[in-house]
Amino acid sequence: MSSPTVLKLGGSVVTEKDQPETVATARLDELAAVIAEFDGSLVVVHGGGSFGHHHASAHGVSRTTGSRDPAAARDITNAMRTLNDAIVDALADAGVPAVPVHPFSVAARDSDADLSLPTASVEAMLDAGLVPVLHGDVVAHAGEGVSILSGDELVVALADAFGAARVGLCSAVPGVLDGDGDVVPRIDSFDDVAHLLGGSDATDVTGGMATKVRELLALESPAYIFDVDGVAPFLTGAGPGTRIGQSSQD
Ligand code: IP8
Repeated sequence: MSSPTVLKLGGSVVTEKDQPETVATARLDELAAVIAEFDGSLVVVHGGGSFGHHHASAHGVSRTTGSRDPAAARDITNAMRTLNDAIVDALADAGVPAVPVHPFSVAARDSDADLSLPTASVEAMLDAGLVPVLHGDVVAHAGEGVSILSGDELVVALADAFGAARVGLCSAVPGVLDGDGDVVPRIDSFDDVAHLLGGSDATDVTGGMATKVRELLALESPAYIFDVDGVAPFLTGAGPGTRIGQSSQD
């Protein structure tokens, strides 16, 4: 299998974050048209936006705090499936061979909160020329019931498993911003930018920028954080936004 590109569409990009369960239809259609131009092996991951996070907070569930209420698991995963349907449909309408993948059915978290994500099915989909579309979800969590599985965790797990060629995170902001609001073009060490990210990410359990940077720095693959305008350049091989780590590559 050739190394895939992993692209995450942030929840604030594909949904209207302030309106519960509302897809950002026009933005999604534009993104789908851009993604349809990509010629290569691609995995798409998307976040929760106004679908997952609203239910997660109503049930008091986070990455670290679980729930044993089956209604919590159903409400969150079903909302995410609804969003995933909309994204897969938009991609399919644009001509992308997109197929849905629902992580709750296969992933698990152990009592140390470490994630296990079997990837044989995603690999087989890629080999078949399909574009798997995974989403942030709930995950069965040893000792906790179910907890939240963020899209960023999926990106890291997939990039590690497949030795991703490149990793792109499309977020609401054009990259990691410095104190003047300008994009930091490159980050090679967390310590260099800790002051911009609030220092330690110990309290940053919901997938904020500090967690993203720390996790992307640990990857073997070159990674980029950019906004909607960066998707086309990223998919055509340019380096939009902030590049994270891997100074020895391209
Ligand atoms: O938006 C969270 O994924 P994220 C998904 O990538 C849920 O943090 C279910 C809230």
